[in-house]
Amino acid sequence: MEKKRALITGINGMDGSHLADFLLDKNYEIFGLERRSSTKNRQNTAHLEGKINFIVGDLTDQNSLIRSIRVSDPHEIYNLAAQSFVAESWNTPEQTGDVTGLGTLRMLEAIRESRKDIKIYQACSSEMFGQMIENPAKETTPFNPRSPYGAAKVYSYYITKNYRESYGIFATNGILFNHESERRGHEFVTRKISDGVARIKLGLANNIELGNLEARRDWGYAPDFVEAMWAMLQQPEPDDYVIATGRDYSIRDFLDEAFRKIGIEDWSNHVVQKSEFFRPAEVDTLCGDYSKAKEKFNWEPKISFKEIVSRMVENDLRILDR
Ligand code: NAP
Ligand code: G4F
Repeated sequence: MEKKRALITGINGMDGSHLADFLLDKNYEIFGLERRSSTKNRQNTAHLEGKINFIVGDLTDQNSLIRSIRVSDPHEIYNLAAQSFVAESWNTPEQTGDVTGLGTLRMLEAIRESRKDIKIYQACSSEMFGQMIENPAKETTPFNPRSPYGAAKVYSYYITKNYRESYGIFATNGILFNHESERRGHEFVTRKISDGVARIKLGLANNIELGNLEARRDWGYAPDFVEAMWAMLQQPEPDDYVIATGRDYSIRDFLDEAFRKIGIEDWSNHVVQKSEFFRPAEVDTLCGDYSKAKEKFNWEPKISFKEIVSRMVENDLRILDR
């Protein structure tokens, strides 16, 4: 039987690498789109070299996307590439809009021009709910983004829906709430904390510099969440789904759990709050209702908040100890 082929953009990111692991297990042939950089950035995909095909391309370059489809001839595209760091989106709002918003349009146009029957998963975000109008948020909750990143994702959501309705493309939006793993980028708060706590334990640092500790997030585990991306493309009809855990915790809760892991109960002397890590506009709470995904394809989160923190701290202790 012919192998299924998947094109994953953002292959070297956290989700891209976990999704590639998952699809390889399902016997897919994987093509991973990466952008050119002066030094290769394959920490998350080093173990995949020789098992997947890397293609050079960029979401800001239309022809490279057309070419990536010609080369990979995919049955499924997972559009995960983005300027994904919310805080950075105030520094580079135009670039964020170009990659995270218009990049989606370019990929949809590349599919339309190919005239092939290609399914696409678009990585949307709970940041689209921003200052939530309904808690927990579900697929019908109005959007209220609070950052250039959130606004760009709202554009990506509507343009994906529009191409589904205009051209009959099997195009789905996954509205994913925060998800983390040992492969999370170091600038995101969870990895900053797990790495910082490991450094403190090993005597390499004394404190962690952070911003707002009161914000609450619905944190799941990335390997659980990539399963939902695939499941969405296996449904009889394209649709949009919220993927979340339904429970939210504060940054303080994350700190409690991470410091407890290294035997520290009172971490107040190890955390310094700095104005540079506060945002011009904050999203106070994010929490999602995943019941549609549960009902349609029986998806549920498997790994708990406590276990995520534990795995991330253990991983950073291992890396730094080396
Ligand atoms: P990530 O680790 O930051 O990965 C993003 C990837 O996009 C990186 O590999 C990056 O490449 C690539 N990229 C950036 N600009 C590009 C461009 N112009 N052309 C091609 N590739 C480009 O993000 P993630 O956490 O895996 O998230 C995956 C997707 O889900 C993103 O779209 C994100 O916005 C969305 N999302 C994430 C979460 C979450 O909690 N993780 C929740 C909801 C939605 P470089 O390595 O070269 O920088
Ligand atoms: O870890 P964060 O940077 O993630 P954020 O902004 O929630 O965005 C992530 O999740 C989104 C889904 O909801 C994705 F779409 C997006 O791509 C990304 O993956 O910040 C989480 C919270 C914020 O409230 C922030 O203000 O942590 C707070 N925080 C406090 N101190 C900090 C810090 N965030 C960072 N990055 N660094 C700090 O020092």
